[in-house]
Amino acid sequence: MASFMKIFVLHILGLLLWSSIVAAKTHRHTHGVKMPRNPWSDGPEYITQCPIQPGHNFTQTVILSTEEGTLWWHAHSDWTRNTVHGAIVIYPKKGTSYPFPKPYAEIPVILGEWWKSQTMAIQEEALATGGDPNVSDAYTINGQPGDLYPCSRSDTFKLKVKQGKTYLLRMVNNVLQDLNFFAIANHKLTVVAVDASYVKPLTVDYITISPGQAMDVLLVANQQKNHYYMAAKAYESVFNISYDNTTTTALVEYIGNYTASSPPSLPYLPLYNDTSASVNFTGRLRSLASKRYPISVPTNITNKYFVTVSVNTFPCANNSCAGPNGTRLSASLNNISFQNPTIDILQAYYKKIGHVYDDDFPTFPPVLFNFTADYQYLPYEIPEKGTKVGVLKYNATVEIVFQSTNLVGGTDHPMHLHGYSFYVVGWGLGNFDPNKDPLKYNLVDPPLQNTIAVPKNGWTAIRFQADNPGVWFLHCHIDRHMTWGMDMAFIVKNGRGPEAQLLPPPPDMPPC
Ligand SMILES: [Cu+2]
Repeated sequence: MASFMKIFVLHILGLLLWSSIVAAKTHRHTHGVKMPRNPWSDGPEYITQCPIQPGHNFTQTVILSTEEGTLWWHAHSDWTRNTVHGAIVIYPKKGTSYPFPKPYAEIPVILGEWWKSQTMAIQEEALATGGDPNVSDAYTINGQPGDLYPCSRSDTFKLKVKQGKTYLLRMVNNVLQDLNFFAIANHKLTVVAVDASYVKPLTVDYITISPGQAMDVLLVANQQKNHYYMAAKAYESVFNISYDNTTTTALVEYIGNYTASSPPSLPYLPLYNDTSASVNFTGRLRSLASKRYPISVPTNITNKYFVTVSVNTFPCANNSCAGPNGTRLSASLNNISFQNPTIDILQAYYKKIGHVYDDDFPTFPPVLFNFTADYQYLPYEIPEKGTKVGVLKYNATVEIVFQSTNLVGGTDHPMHLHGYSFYVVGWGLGNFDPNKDPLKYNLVDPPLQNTIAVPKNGWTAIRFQADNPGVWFLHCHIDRHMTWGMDMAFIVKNGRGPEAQLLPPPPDMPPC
């Protein structure tokens, strides 16, 4: 793999970031870059490094291997993700080209979420009260909320297109708290890659894109010369929760002389809680699985995990917290609500420092119940606190079935694994059936992703081969869930031979 690697280096200045955010610390994560053998530059705080303090810097070495398409980078300290972030575009290797006709132009389209106050203040308030965070005031497309909000009409992002040409939209979803539906009025979208891995072209009227996902989408400018809205809004499946119900827009403007409709037409977007609309899109993605783009889905599984994904509550003295019935909101994987250690797990593992984490992340939930029933037994809401990792041998073949539960409030959970892409081999609504459901797995052309939304009250099965030694974070990419503890990490041990060894730490790792 090494000979294909491209390496680039990013200097991260804590000082620069400090001027724009409330947090006195940060670090950044190259989302989806597998970073072979180099978790030191992966970024998540207390997993692979300590936060970069203001005024300090840290040089990250980004190693690209099999990625091709769009990925992105973002701050990965608390909710600072909506401050500094951006797209990473990985072109085909020299002498090769896309598995689709070369587009006329390529444009990043980055979805974001915006609050009138500082995001870190929103997080601090939510953690202080124990309740849900305040909903955002806007979603954004390339940094602007668009025409439907009172503030940014003149700055609305405009994509000028030539009639007859094809454009590649390099989409990234950096929204913090919801999944999103996105569409362009009168135009079809053809998805050609997800998370920097090509898929069979899928032509649709709208896409569902979850926090953490990147998608390459072709837009053919084949309509009458006019102005058309592109628009995104929340897909929020929690029952009875307040959410940001606004719609962000940008414009597709055909070049030429004509009188544009005023206002431009808006695209149809599914209802905010339409789970079928979401899974109907997500469940149709398929890898190319061709001679030129082969797949290698593990079939003999050495490590099986069945992981419940839950929102939880902790009791609060005098029922004085702002969560349901005066509780404090929490979240867990297999009933373990992840607690940040005092130093990063990678350092503790590498230097053999004890009492930082436990290596017994459970492969199964502590109790089996009807995970997706409407009414849940209240004591099951309370998780256990822990800093637990799963330990994998080098080249272990791993299957994880995520089971989303209806505790507290069932919803979709975009699960993101660092250090790897994984095959999404199956999904379904309701409870996973270990006898029947694996028979229906797609081992022929499953999509290769680094983030997959586990549907509300449903399950998703993923597989990957643990061929990248290090410490790798696995978490829900909805930031409030991540902060509440919907996280774990894998330690992937070294294998035999120099190519299977964790690299040594760089000299400028930030101290804790
Ligand atoms: Cu979640």
